[in-house]
Amino acid sequence: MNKLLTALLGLSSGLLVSVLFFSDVGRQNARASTPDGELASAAQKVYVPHGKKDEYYLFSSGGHSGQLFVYGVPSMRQIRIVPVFSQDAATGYGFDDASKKMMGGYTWGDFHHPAISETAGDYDGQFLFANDVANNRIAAVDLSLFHTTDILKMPNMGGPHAAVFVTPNTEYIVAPTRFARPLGDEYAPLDKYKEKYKGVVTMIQFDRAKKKLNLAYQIVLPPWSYDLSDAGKKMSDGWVVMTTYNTEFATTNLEINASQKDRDYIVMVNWKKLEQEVAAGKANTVNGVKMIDPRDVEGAIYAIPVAKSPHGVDVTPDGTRFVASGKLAPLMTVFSFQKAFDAIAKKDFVANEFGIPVLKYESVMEREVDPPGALGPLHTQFDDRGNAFNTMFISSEVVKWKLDTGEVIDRQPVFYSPGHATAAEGDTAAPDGTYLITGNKIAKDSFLGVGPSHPESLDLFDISGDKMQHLMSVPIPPEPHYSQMVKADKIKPKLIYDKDETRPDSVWKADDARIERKGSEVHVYGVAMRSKFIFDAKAERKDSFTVNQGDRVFLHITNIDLDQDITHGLEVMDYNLNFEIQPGQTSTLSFTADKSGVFPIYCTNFCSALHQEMSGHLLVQPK
Ligand code: CUK
Ligand code: CUA
Repeated sequence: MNKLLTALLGLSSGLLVSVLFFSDVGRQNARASTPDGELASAAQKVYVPHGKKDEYYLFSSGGHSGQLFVYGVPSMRQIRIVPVFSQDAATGYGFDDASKKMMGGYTWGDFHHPAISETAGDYDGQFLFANDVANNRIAAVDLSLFHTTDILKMPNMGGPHAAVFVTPNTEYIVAPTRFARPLGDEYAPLDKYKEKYKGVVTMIQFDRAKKKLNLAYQIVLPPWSYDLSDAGKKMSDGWVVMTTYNTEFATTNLEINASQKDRDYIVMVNWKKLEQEVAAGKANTVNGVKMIDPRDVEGAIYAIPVAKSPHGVDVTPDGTRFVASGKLAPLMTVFSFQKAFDAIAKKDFVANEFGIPVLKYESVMEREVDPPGALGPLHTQFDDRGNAFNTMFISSEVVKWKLDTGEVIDRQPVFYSPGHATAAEGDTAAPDGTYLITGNKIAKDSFLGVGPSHPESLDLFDISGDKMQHLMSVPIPPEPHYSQMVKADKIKPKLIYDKDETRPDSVWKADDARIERKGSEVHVYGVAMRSKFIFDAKAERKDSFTVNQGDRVFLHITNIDLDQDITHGLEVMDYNLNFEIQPGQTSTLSFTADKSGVFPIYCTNFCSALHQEMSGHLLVQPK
């Protein structure tokens, strides 16, 4: 039956959708018939009374919203939206000069996979890294401020979908490409795909003190599609594994043409070897980037056949194995690093594909896990007791199984069509085994209707017992792919900004507020405080200022209320401008005063009982 469905699924995505809906019949009944006692127990487990805090932070990718969603677990209350790749009027992200520059002219991103910085294979809670599949960028979010601190644009890439994950000490943030493209933004017709197009993995380093991302080097690969990836740890530290599809080199109609072969590959790359080569000056420079071909380096790259069109690949917490899930083959495959190392030592290769030695499937594979009727396995997570959890996109369930034996222990319905799941401390060398959350693509009947499109959703499971217990579903804006669930006490949020005395445009005393003119540039060094703006301390009306039509205006505003949560906002009416200044922060907003007239300015963020009085005027004298 599975084989038949697999074959059918290979033919038509329309059919895939119908199978998907068909497979959910009976789910609703399963939920409605849950005994009252179990419902009460679930409700108690998620209730966090006022005054108490959640146990975990959940950082969920916002997909094509370009944002990061922050939840508390187990209450599943959304606490914050952190803008990363998309403009956000609420915080002024993408409006003020610094964030606008960081966004590099883009106004959105497609964020799939967050990764928290790690030290010794454990989340250290300092930073979170994010990928933008659509515009080839990687971002770093400072988890003390919950602000995006840097965005790196990567050349030579075709969508870093298989990003980001970090090596065990955040030596590298690894970003493999999805689409192959000609290097250096060059033109080459699709007929020249095999010769001219390249797959690329970007290796990025992060400077924690400066909070900056740096492109270290790029790895050039065959023009396959790299789908998901993970880093080795402990005995497999130094390796990364990546799933591939389209090893057929299809350039059109991929749903059929990229699903021809029964097997695609898992690619294993030794980044420690490549790092040495790059340090030894062995890399070429292509368009200003150090680029290395691992096929030129002995022992740096191998391929392992895997069931067709795999999606997720996840390394076990102890680093001894990796599990690949096949979208088009209904099974999870467990591979052993030790077996791979042994086969490499024996040079037990079956082929050489595009210059990459291919290991024999049977010599690296440890077992195939094929739960009857479970369809569309996408991603694997782990607990602290040797169990794996797989999301099943098509049969809408989570399957729990024993890593050592492949024995399926439990299956629970998900509402509906889960993509990734995230286990508490799931990517670390020591997961907690407490909670699992699935990021679902289809909410259907879960919530009150909101028109033709439903929200996506998260399902929370208690995984501390033998059986998983479904606790609750919550809606989430589009679109959760992967998330990170981290112990709350690992995150150390700041209450106010560190006073940056080095920033020349900060104004720490209201009396120092001033306006400086340089030709047609007007620099306002102002303060925001409860409950007024002071733009010019010497003026009669300190909260208003006048410029000439056509002037370039720079508002450098410091929030001198050094109390937590006293955030001010500043809008300029009819100029489509708004930004936020958090306690102790200085921010700059610049614009050209091209419209003459009188433009009220007011504080957009409720800050005191006299918030409504916190206002002033921009006067633009006509030419
Ligand atoms: S992908 Cu979305 S469900 Cu982009 Cu990690 Cu698998
Ligand atoms: Cu300041 Cu409202």
